[in-house]
Amino acid sequence: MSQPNDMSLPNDLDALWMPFTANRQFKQAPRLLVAAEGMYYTSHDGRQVLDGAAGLWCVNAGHGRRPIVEAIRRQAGELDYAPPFQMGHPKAFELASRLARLLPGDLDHVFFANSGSESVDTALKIALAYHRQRGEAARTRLIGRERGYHGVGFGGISVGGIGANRKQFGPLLGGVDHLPHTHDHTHQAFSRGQPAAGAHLADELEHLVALHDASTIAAVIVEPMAGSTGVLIPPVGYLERLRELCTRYGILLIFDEVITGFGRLGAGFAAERFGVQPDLLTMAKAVSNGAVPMGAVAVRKGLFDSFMTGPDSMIELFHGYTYSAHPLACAAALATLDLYRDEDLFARAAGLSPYWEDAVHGLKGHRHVIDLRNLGLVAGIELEPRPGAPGKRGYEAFLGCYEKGVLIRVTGDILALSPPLIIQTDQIDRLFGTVAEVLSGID
Ligand code: PXG
Ligand code: PLP
Repeated sequence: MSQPNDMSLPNDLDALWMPFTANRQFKQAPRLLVAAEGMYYTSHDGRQVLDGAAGLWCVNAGHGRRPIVEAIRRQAGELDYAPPFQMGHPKAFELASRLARLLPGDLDHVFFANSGSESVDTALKIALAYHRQRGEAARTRLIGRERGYHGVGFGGISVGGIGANRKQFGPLLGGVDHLPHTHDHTHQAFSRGQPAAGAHLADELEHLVALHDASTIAAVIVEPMAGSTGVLIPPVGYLERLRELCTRYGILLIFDEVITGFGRLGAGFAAERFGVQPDLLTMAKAVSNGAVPMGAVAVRKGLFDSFMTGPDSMIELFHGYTYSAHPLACAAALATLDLYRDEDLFARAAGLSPYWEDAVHGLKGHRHVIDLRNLGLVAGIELEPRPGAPGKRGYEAFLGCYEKGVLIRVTGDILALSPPLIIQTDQIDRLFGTVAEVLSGID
């Protein structure tokens, strides 16, 4: 790896405390990205790097798209900021309407935040407030799932199911419980698309209801497909079963679609892809193609309406962010939605997914590979951990790919691939070809 000695690198890396990063290791051999266009990043040492991760699951329309760049530029010159409390600006309303039309079923009201983490906290708070204002104030329990990732706010790590993200931070929210995750090597390894086995795991919610009583449970939050913890695909029938049980017990179902939204699975949203309607849906990332931070929570009509009672002069929800529906984010998101529509990118992802699936499963039998998973334009490649050194092999694979000009994401020993939806088949070949070559070359 080349050392940072050219002009495009800041000359002191010390002050920045980098997120989710081994700071000291990184700073010994930094990897900086200095430009991006289409499917490629430019690295600080001047190389073109194929983006196999859509940045971090967010650049679904590809990098540097002119209509988005121009929309942001125009907006910055026209209206830089407008306060969102007791005030508004036109694009906030326009974007909410656009999203409501795009979202499945009656998810037709939208609350804006600035990230997935804020969207999750917002959704959990709305769920609690909903029950309370309907006279069911005892419904305070939140149910997440093992291996779930819901961002890094206290709400999100409490319902989240990643030990490492929780253990440094004390007791977290009280009154939280977790469903088991849905991944099972014995019965699911090398499934193409949704695994056939595992729907019964949703029935674990019955056990939590028996334990806590339904009258204390406010909401269940799950990622329809778990992304961060290594691409865990929902078994056939699992989400349907979870929906049925939530309905039966009066529990709100929240889909965290921060990764699965905006075409990643070959449909606008996973809710649409699986035909399962949540009561609340969180989104972020690709809503603005990653160009300006934005997050949002969509809620069903009935849920919203239940807040619109009491005197007109009353604030119905004591929640919001300085940057809720920031004008630059709204402009970026509107231009992004235009691109998704005009280039039919969600259908494009669906159309490419059989080719993608074959490419993923072409790695079967390859050195170190113990499972392959795919859905839409997502792949999970699980490696056998090196004895006594879990995560090392995955990290070396990530570095090896980067050195060969391909950016992938790694979590432990699982490689996750999720390219921009504009990827071409020869680029898919290069992605998997590079992974194969790198796996052959590491211990
Ligand atoms: N929910 C889900 C399902 C996510 O995937 C968040 C919430 C939080 O979003 P923000 O914008 O606050 O980061 C996410 C974010 C990875 C990785 O390695 C994935 C995410 C974030 C960081 C790393 O796969 N997803
Ligand atoms: N696809 C996307 C991404 C959209 O944002 C919209 C509308 O907002 C549509 C499709 C539907 O387009 P139209 O409302 O023009 O039928």
